[in-house]
Amino acid sequence: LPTFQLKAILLGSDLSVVASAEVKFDSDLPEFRTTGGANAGPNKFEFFVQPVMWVKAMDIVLDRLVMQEVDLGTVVAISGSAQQHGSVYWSKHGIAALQSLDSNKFLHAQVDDSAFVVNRTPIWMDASTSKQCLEMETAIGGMSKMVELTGSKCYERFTGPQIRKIYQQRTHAYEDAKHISLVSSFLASLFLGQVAPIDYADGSGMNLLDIRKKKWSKACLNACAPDLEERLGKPVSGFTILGKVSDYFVQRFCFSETCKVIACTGDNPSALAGMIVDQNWLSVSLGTSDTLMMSLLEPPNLEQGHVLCHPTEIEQYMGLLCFRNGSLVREAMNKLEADGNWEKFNELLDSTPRGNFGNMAVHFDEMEIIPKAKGTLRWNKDIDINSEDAKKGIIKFSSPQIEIRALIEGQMLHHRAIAEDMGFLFGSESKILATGGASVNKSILQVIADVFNAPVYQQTESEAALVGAAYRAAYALYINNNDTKDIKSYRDYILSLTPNLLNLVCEPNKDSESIYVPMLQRYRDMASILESQ
Ligand code: ADP
Ligand code: XUL
Repeated sequence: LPTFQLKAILLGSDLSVVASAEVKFDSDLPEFRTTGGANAGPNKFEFFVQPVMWVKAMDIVLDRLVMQEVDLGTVVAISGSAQQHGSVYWSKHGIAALQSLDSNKFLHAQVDDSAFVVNRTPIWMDASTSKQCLEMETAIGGMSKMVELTGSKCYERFTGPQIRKIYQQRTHAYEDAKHISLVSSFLASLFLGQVAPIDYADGSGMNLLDIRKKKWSKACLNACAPDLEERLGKPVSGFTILGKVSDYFVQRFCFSETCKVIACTGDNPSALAGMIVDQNWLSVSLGTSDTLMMSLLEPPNLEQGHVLCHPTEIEQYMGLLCFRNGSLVREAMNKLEADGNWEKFNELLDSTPRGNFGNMAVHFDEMEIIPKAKGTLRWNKDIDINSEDAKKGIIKFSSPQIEIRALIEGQMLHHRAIAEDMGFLFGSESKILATGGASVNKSILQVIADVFNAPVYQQTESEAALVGAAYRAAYALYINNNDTKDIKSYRDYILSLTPNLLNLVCEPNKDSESIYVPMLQRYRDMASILESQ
């Protein structure tokens, strides 16, 4: 259940996809008037969804599977992946409705508007809670305390600040909310026929969970809203079998009455689960923004970025970094220097040597998230941090070739520097998994291989979050049915059933480390100048 659609896939016991169906919110459910699956709110930075839209989508997606003559009676376990941070506020009536569903009626006719005390429910795109962020951080003793406890400073879209806003602005609704779900635990609740618990990984996107103790932090709860713990329930591991699918689904869609529901999680943790990578891997998603994901043995206390409880390695953590200046900056450069033609762009990029004759650029067209810096800086080989020209750099490089290479190398040096700050250790075993729109571009991937001095792979399966949900369901059943002493790890178990779907696409050149390690320090110097301006 990401932002724009609800999609279901059915996997066979060899974990290959047997059937799938989807519901696109904008086009299949036009009555909710969403754009990209979301509604803009009345005030600046507000975004919401009517939760009934998601319920209706569930009716349709299962109907669509049945119309393809998929036998849902063969399903042994269900889990899900959902957009992170959104919250759902159940009414007393809603919980009762969920527990007594009539299989002759549509789900949305029973879990309707009256099931929720907030009908315009905030989602991750909402950024209207700056005030609540500040209040929560202040109440617990500052931003670094928040980072230390919950893995992230307070972010506007995170659920704690969002809950606090509801509590402050709609106090009666908050008081009437019997239970608060994340979108992922809401999805599990529908299948379960009762309110499902929140899992540790998605719970880490709330500014409420102590990620080391895997318990709600009393200090954060107190800073958020009164009597919150009873509304959230106890968080659980993502491999928890929550119970059997509700009778409603057995009678209406012919699910087996023994079919198990496994805790659902957020889309980013679920994507990490779907990539079946270990801690040597850095996942680099080149989308509208560039996103990095990694496994970490210890949580770093990095002021920006997110550390979540790991979705599949219970003792580990997951690092998540988002960079605003990704594809849009590459696209603008492509337009300016290569007539918007990616082939031409690549020819120019490939025609310059690694290291770009000492020319480097940092392009933060929009205010970057880490570091918090905006602007462009170009240095040629003669400029360094001690030069008179260090701050203003040079206006333009001498050719489109040099401009293009300086942009791509600069972006990847930036990503590598921040990944290192977060605690990713680059070494001989390091590997990169590239995903997202720009990962089709082999010339860009070659720069990544060189800058990170690591081979770059691609996954043939493009919907990592979705398959990740199914893999987690399979593994949860496996650990439940087997003796603990000879249990395989998540990754070993999944790879024993399905071939590894990763393809090697680029390898680093031999001279990469000697070229890019010194450039990494130069990048840091350049970024620190932009940060201080
Ligand atoms: P989103 O983050 O919205 O899911 P995608 O992962 O679909 O985005 O990536 C979209 C981006 O991919 C576009 O902004 C576009 O600039 C970029 N892109 C598409 N094809 C190429 C290419 N051949 N080379 C570089 N970038 C590309
Ligand atoms: C992550 C985030 C988004 C949502 C929606 O922090 O806000 O990626 O999970 O997909």
